[in-house]
Amino acid sequence: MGAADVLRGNDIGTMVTAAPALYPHMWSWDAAFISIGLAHLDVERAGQEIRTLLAAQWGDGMLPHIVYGDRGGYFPGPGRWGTAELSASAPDAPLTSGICQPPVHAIAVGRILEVARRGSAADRAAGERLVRDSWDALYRWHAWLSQYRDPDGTGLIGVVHGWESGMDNSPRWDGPYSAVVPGPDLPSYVRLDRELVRDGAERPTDVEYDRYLWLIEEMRRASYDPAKVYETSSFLVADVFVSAVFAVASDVLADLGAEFGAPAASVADLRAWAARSRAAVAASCSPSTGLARDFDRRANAWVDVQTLAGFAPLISGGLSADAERALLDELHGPRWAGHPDLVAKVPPTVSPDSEGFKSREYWRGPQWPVISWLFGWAHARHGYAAEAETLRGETLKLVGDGAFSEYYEPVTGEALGSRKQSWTAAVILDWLDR
Ligand code: 9WN
Repeated sequence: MGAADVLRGNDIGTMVTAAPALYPHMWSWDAAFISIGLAHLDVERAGQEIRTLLAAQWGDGMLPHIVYGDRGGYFPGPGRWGTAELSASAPDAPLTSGICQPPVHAIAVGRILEVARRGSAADRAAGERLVRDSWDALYRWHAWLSQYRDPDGTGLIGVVHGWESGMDNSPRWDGPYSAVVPGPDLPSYVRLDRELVRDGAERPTDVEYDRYLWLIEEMRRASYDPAKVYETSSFLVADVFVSAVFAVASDVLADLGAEFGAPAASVADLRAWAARSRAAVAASCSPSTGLARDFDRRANAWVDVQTLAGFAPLISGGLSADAERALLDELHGPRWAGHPDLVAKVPPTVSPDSEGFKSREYWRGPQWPVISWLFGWAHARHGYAAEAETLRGETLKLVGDGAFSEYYEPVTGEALGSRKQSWTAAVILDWLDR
């Protein structure tokens, strides 16, 4: 009931905001997870959430990372991005940001369909209509990622901003960000997030924010032309986690397409993209640690920083049986989710044994329930039912305080960041109703 109240309370009509105060708009990958939670309350409303996001799709196929509602309250807002004025592809309405986020959307549509098929005839019809209505747009979104973020066909999808990874200030990005040097002409700005999250240790630093804003300046100067952005952004990293999500979401979308009569050539594209990205994620694994690695395309070097993203092959598959087992054991073992200091056996974003571990700081240590859900979903898909069940049970323990926080301090279990975070409530609803 608490989780349902969070989603209903954050619902402003056609969108459930990512959080009531800190994020009062729609975020792309949040919306996908939120729609999964909504499916347990009202399948039609779940479909609406996906439709609202797709209505903001750019002409070239990109799904933007923020769709702005009509309230302000978040920086950077639409004025700072200037997408409608600068880009021919961006919609005039609704206003959006100019970057994207991990492509979890097809996973959400697939899950909504599963939930809908267990419901009434009307639910089932609503779920199937959603697949039919959203398939082409989702195909175009995947095609955009393949064409513009992997123009050389490597299988690894590039991100041009840490925000695109969804894991904004992960230590994975420290190296690539060190080459992002804000110019003296960076327009001034005032952060709003620090008004709402008073403890500075829980949010990215001001130095990080200057870099985030500088990358937006660079994109504005390229008029958000995706080929130009790929060429000119001072941050360009092939992201294993995004690539793994892309692979498995392409599989899901291909399966839905095959069932619902999508063009065979488009289904074949998705299967080829999935196979290529799955192989590339598997091939990125470090010979010494077994963890998958991002590739910094500007520095032309592997990023050898160990974070939760290194377990990306458990999302996309494609490892040998032995390597997969070893990676699974590592994730649930004493360096990660099974670390003896943790209150719940849920993977932290950085291992407490790593030098870079910061127990309160955003993507540098805390546990994120939504990420645990994604690993749990992937475990179940790949036949690791016991491990999926552990993630479910342990995350439910973690969020038992009812705060539905954005993230949690792993050693004490303290709720951090935003409260009433929609995607946290959404994944809990999905986990409670199986
Ligand atoms: C920037 C909304 C979003 C999530 C991201 C998370 C955080 C935004 C911010 O909040 O990012 O996009 O202001 O920090 O890192 O994953 O989608 O919940």
